[in-house]
Formats: sequence, C-alpha cells, structure tokens
Amino acid sequence: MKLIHCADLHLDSKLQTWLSEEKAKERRDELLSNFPRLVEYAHNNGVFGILIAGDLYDRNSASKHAENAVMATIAGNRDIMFYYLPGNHDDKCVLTRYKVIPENLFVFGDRFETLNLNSTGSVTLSGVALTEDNYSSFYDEVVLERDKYNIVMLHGEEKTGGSAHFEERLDLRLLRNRYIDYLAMGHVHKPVITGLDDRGVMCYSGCLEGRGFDECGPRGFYLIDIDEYNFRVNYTFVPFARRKMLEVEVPCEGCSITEDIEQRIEEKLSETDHTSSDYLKIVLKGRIDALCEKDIPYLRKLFEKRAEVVRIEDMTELKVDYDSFKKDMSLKGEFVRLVRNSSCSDADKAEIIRIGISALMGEEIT
Ligand SMILES: [Mn+2]
Repeated sequence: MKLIHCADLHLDSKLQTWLSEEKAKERRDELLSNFPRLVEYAHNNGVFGILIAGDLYDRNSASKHAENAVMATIAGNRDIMFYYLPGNHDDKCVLTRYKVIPENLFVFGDRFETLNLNSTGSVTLSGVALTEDNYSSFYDEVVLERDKYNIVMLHGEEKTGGSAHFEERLDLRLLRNRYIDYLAMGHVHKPVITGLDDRGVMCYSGCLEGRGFDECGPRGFYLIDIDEYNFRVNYTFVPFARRKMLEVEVPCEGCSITEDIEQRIEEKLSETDHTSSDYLKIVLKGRIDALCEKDIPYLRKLFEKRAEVVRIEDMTELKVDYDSFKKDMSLKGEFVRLVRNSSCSDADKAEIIRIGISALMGEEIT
C-alpha cells in the first residue's frame, strides 16, 4: 500500500512581503495547482491515499476558490482516499462545511480516532486535531495494537523552552512505546525523519514548496510504501517543488570595485543548480574596504534575469585602513582622522568615512 504524507501547503497565503502583488497572485495560483498535480502523481504511482497533516490553508487569507478547488479535486478523484487533519492555520470548518462530503475524504476531529486502511485491518491510520482543550490529554486516547502497522497523524511540534502555543507543546516521550510505526507530522516546514522509539519513526514531510527565503532547500512529500503482510516499509522523500528557493552567500573580502563583486557572485552561482524559474537570494558577506566602489543597484539590474526573482542583500561590513591616511595631509586625510577620533562605533565610523569621502570626491552617494 502506497501513501503520500504531505503537510503545510498553506494555500492562498499572501506572499506579498517579498513578491509584487501580481507575482504573488501568480505564485498563489501556482501553489494551488500543486494539489491536482499531487493527485496526478498519486494516480501515476498507484497511491492508495493522501495524508494531509495540517495547514492546508492560511486561515486569514484563504479564498473560497482555494477551498472549492481542493474539494473539486477530491470529489473528482474518488479512487484516491484523502485523510485531512486540520492544523493551527486551518479554519476548523474547512472542507467540512460542504453539504455533501465525498466518501473519499476523511477529516480528523478533536478526538483521537483510528481507521483501518485495508480490509484485513493490518494497516491503521489515527489522528487528532490538536486544540487548546485536548493538547495535553489526548495521549491517554492513543491505544494501538501491537501486531498492526500503525500510522498516527498530528500537527504540532515538541519545543523545548515552553512555547505559549498549544500546538508546540507536544511531549514525544508520551508517544513512545505506544506501537506507533510512522508518526506523520505537520507544522515544521522542512522535511525531517527521525527515530521515535525502537519501533517507529517520526516524520515531518515539510511543505510542498518554499514560500519564502526562510524555506530554502528541497521541498516535497514522503511516499510511504508498506507491505501489508510483513510490514516491510520504504519511506522516500519525493522533491516536488516547481521552483526552488535558494540563498547564496558570496564572500566579498578583497573586493575593491563592483566588477570584483560581480565576479564573486558569478563564481558562487556556478556552484548552484539554479534555473531561471527559481527564487534567488544573493547575500554579500565579509569585510571590505570602506572605500570599495560597490554599485549594488547596478548588480541588481545585472543579475535580475537569472531567476524568477533575484534579491541582492548587501551584508558586507566596512573596514577602514587608517594607516593609509596617516600621512595624507589633504582634506580627505584630515576628515578620516577626525572621524577616527570621534566616539562613534567602528561600524559607524566606517560608514561615515565611506559617505564623507564619496561626497568629497563629488560622487553620487548610495
Ligand atoms: Mn502549523
């Protein structure tokens, strides 16, 4: 039996913090079309059911269309089962407010429930949507049979340091040695699979696609392939994102003109596997001379077509070679010495010197 474990699709999230209104709309539509694309994958690969471990939507921005589109896909693919567990970003009535709920959709509620996935009952799926009321008490309801293959679906995280949010107060110790074979988790957007106890594994599928530069790296879902008789299992991470989010750090030490930086960027980009449809963030790092001529707007223009979106962030720190001004009797040297002896921080001194000298040279200040 093959199952897809996905989570955190966050359909219809705004995305406008880093995309223009137009691009954000395009991307939202693209993310929405991932759902039928996932179902197509399920068809082509003989998948029995799709587990959605929460945060299918973004509560505050989900459109009626996003909900209808998912429902239409479910209703139009009756040969695939859909098991949905609401997450902390989902409206609790989502997918259940329809008059007719298709038979191939099961939505977990706030009581722990167990379903048999096959006719022999050898493979089970359980889950509970965590709430303020049940998050600390649901463990008592986790009663599973030793001789079955037991999948448990949850949306939350075990955070040390005591988070205020109930979904982040999971206590994994209480789920160990309870005959769980596969803990299908949602909430953490990065794919992670780790041991739960001697018997089972805990897996975050991560989101299907990154939605911001805090979600760089491979994104997709887990494919679980269970032999229903001897319980041999394969877990495979399937990269599914159409576009990658990439962050590239470029060390700029030793650069003194814009073209040096350009060359460093080129070198770093050639080490990545980015394509023109990806999202690219280039971060300039390292300490460079305060008098380095760097034209960031020029570099932005130069690299803008390399990917769907290219962001260049200048995180370089400036350093001043005070020795080189020691014997400089010009206005420039006098200015540098004056700033050096001021009470500003080293970083501020470097910035003041950069701007001051540009002004003295009659250059445009950026
Ligand atoms: Mn969540």
